[in-house]
Amino acid sequence: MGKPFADHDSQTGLYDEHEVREPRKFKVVLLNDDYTTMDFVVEILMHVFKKTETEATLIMLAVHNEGKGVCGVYPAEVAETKVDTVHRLARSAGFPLKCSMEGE
Ligand code: TYC
Repeated sequence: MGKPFADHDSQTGLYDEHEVREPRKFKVVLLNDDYTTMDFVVEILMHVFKKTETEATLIMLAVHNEGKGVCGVYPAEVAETKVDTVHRLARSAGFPLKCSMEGE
């Protein structure tokens, strides 16, 4: 049987650099459209992305004015789940709101 932690150095107690790096992070980006209400976008930012009402309003206005904006930065699985949640909530409310993820 091999050593349980092949790259663990028992002399120094350290791991190789590649083992201690943080997982890749992804930006979750909200896209503007002409139909989703501003109030709904603020609700999404507060409930899905845990923003305060003030932060949510500023991000929503930035997306409205600039076409897209970053809602947060998360590990891949968390980012994927947030994109899916936004799309599910938007579809069930009848809005075309779009969200995507971008590698950092
Ligand atoms: N542009 C929308 C409106 O005027 C508001 C909006 C903001 C929609 C941000 C989507 O991601 C968005 N009602």
